[in-house]
Amino acid sequence: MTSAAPAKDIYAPLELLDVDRLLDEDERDIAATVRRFVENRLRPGVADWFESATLPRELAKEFGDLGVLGMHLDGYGCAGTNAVSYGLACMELEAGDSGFRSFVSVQGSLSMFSIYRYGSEEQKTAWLPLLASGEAIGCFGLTEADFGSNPAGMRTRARRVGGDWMLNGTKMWITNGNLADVATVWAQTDEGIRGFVVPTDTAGFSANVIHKKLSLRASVTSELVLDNVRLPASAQLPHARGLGAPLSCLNEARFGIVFGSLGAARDSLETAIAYTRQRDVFDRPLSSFQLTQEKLANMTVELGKGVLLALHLGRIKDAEGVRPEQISFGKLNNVREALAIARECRTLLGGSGITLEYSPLRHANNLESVLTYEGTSEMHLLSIGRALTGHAAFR
Ligand code: TGC
Ligand code: FAD
Repeated sequence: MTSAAPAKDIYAPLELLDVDRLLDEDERDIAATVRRFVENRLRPGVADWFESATLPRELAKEFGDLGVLGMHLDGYGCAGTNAVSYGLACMELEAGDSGFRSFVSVQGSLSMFSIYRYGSEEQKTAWLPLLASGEAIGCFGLTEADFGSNPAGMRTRARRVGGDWMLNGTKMWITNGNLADVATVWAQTDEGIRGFVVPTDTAGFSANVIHKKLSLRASVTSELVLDNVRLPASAQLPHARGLGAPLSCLNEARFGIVFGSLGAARDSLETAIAYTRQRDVFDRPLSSFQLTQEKLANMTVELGKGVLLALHLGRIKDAEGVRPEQISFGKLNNVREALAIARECRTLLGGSGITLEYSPLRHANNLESVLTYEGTSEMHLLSIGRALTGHAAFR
């Protein structure tokens, strides 16, 4: 029997549970590298980017150099890490801001994965190395204004015109839409839903930035308009048939969110702990009051449980693949708890908590989007409900 690690005076929330001992050396190194990048390169700019609602385009290349774009894919310039490492990278990025994790999720798990899993060799060699290095940016157009939770009803249509395809329709809420060089667009055809690789300089393609967002401000969100976009037959993703294809891409991105959301929670909690230790109220540190400690302890327990859940799902994914309802379990719980943690941390900061000087309210605002995108919490409840009862209650 080995003895426990020596006790410390003060623990960081995840240190308390010794979560690191569940990771191997490579996983710890990847997390530490991404954390350093977030601290040195992203954290200094994030409040200004959030306030001005921008995400500098040059970050794409820097994410590419860091090796996080499509990092869990093999070949074509991708790092080929395991799923847990990808999850940990998402957690570190989202500790900076959900906008950074969103960029990486959409690029790696939606744009790149759709081409990697369903594309022709020609499509893969043309796009994946450029997307992995960040020289090109991708987006993923599934949602429409009237068909978000129910993408099966999409109205975007692809028709055959001679040997070509003609696409018409509008996609809504598309991350990276105005930054993208290539869009994966899902459309109805006479043979069912199909996917298309659309270079964004194709005539008839345009993107409009969605302004006045209160959430995910350090991220570009757009409407995509496809007005008689004519594409060669080779633009179709040859192996994607039916709604299951885009939904399988969502599994990849949702997995990243299972981990990522906890980064926002961890950063909020660490910020709140530091603040309450130096803030005096009624002549002593705010951290010394029982009500404060109850909040901090409850949040630490939920954060720790969330990380154990994420790692459990990551290990299953690396071993044999994780089922959609298991990902729903993780996304539902971890985003819900992360949002609750970020909000509770904001209360501990009092008035200071409403400015961009501190991260919790920025994280909470971002997590409102994370709760909605990649399947709303209601969709994930229904997915778990279906797995438990056999009844699909979506419609
Ligand atoms: P349903 O009949 O259940 O399924 C249709 C076909 O798809 C298969 N399938 C899946 N395959 C892989 N993974 C999954 N998670 C799957 N879920 C279903 C299913 O087996 C079936 O295959 P087949 O061969 O029998 O045809 O479809 P439904 O129309 O009843 O819908 C089910 C529902 C509601 C769960 C689905 O539509 C859904 O997930 N809705 C939510 C939509 C959503 O999440 N959209 C996200 C858009 S992308 C985004 O938000 C990016 S955010 C940016 C960022 O990440 O930062
Ligand atoms: P709706 O589907 O209209 O839902 C409204 C409410 O009704 C929700 O609470 C929902 O849970 C509930 N509801 C719906 N159906 C049912 C039901 N059957 N039973 C009970 N309740 C129900 N999409 C992309 O394709 N690509 C992207 O890159 C992308 N990026 C995004 C970025 C941001 C910042 C945001 C906010 C969204 C993004 N989305 C993207 C879209 C996102 O996936 C959708 O917003 C989401 O799927 C919900 O769709 P909706 O907004 O149409 O809401």
